[in-house]
Amino acid sequence: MSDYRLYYWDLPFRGNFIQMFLEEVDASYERMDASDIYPQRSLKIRNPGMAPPYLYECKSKTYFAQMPACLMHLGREYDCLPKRAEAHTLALKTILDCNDVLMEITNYNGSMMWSKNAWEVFRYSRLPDWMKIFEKTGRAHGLKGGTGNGSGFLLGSRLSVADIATAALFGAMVYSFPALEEDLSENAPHIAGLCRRVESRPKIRRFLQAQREQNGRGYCGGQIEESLRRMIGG
Ligand SMILES: N[C@@H](CCC(=O)N[C@@H](CS)C(=O)NCC(=O)O)C(=O)O
Repeated sequence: MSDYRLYYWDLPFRGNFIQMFLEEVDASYERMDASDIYPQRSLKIRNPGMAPPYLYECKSKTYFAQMPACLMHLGREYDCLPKRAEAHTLALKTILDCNDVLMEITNYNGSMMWSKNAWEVFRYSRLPDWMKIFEKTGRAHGLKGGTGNGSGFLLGSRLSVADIATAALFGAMVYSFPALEEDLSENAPHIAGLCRRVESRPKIRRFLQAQREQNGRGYCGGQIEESLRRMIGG
């Protein structure tokens, strides 16, 4: 029996935050399609949640929804949370920041398609500010640039859930939309290096390679991804 089941679609978006973590810690898990729960069973499971991703923990027979909650739960189970109180809270804050960026880049989960004006405000004002927030956090905790991809982690001297979340956010964003790579390297060069280092950790690299071979540059799917591609081009 596997340790976990992850219910999501074959897309990186919110699912990769959890799946990259499960890969990194070598947890055994099964990928299930989101439609196995969502929407019909969403209210029937223990600890119901509104929308995917859902994580099922086999040993406790428990479902968890809300990506940040799933990641914090796994972080505690696998000792991948910072120990100091401030950094521990910043790990949660980082994951919540990531989720806000996902919400913003999809124009509130696709509730409206992007207009050129609104997109430009997001891309040239909000998104650079978000990138600078991550950059400043990393630099304050010892993230280094220098040759190659730099060194260090977002919140201290060892890998934590915050690094996985940061790479799941910006790594997927620039892979799916290569034009945004320059935005990241200009506004958050240390974060760009961190994402490359996290993405090249052996288990994560193997997972991403397989996912990208299978799904190409797919991001969040649906009409909102088409709208994003019309704005960014490609
Ligand atoms: N805050 C939730 C958001 C979940 C969410 O919006 N999931 C998207 C896919 S990534 C979805 O299926 N939305 C459809 C809905 O809300 O009904 C989380 O972080 O897990």
